[in-house]
Amino acid sequence: MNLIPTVCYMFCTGEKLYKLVVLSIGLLCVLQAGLNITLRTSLYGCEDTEAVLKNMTKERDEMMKKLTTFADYSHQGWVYFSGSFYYISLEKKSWKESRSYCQQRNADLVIINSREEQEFTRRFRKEIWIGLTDREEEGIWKWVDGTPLTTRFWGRDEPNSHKGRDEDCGEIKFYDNEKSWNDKPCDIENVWICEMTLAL
Ligand code: MAN
Ligand code: CA
Repeated sequence: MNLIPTVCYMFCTGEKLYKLVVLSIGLLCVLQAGLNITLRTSLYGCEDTEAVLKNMTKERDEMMKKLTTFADYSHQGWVYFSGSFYYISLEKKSWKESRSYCQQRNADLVIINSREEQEFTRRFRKEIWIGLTDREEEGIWKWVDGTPLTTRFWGRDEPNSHKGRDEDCGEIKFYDNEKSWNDKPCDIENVWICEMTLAL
C-alpha cells in the first residue's frame, strides 16, 4: 500500500482537512481549560501555604516577645500572679512619686478588682500605696485607669478624711483584716505596689 495517497485520502481532501482542524482546535481548547484549572488550583495552594507561613511567623514573634517580657520582668524582681506582674518597692515615696515609678516601667499602681488580688496585696503585711484616689472629686474614689470602684475593701469607718485632713490617696493599712483599705494624705511616704497587666 502506498502511504502518501492513503494519508492524503484520509486528511487532504477539503472537507476532511476542515474537520481535522476543527477537531484539533477543540482538543486544544479542552487541554487549555484543563491546564488553566490545574494551574489555578495549585497557585491557590501556594497562596494558602504563604498565608499559613506568615501566620506562624507572626505567632512565633508574639510568643518570643511575651517570653522576653516574662524573663525581663522576673529578672528585675517582679512577681507574676494571675495574668499580671507585680512589683513591691523597697523604698518609700509619696503616692504621686510611687505612681511615676510604676508608669516609667510600663505599669501603674495596683488596681484591685478581685478578692484574690486583695489577698495577694494584703499578704505583704505593710502599709502600701494602691492605685486608688479621690483627688479629682472629693468622695468619688476611682482607680488609676479611671474605672470606678466595684469591689471595695475599706477598713472599718474608712474612708474618713481623718480629723478633717485631706486624705485623697488609697493604701492597704489594716492588713490583718480583709477590709484593709484606708484613705491617707497623698504626700506621706509609703511603700507601693505596681501592676503590669499582660495582654495574653
Ligand atoms: C490614722 C490614719 C488615718 C486613718 C486612721 C484610722 O490616723 O492612717 O487615715 O483613718 O489612722 O485609725
Ligand atoms: Ca483614713
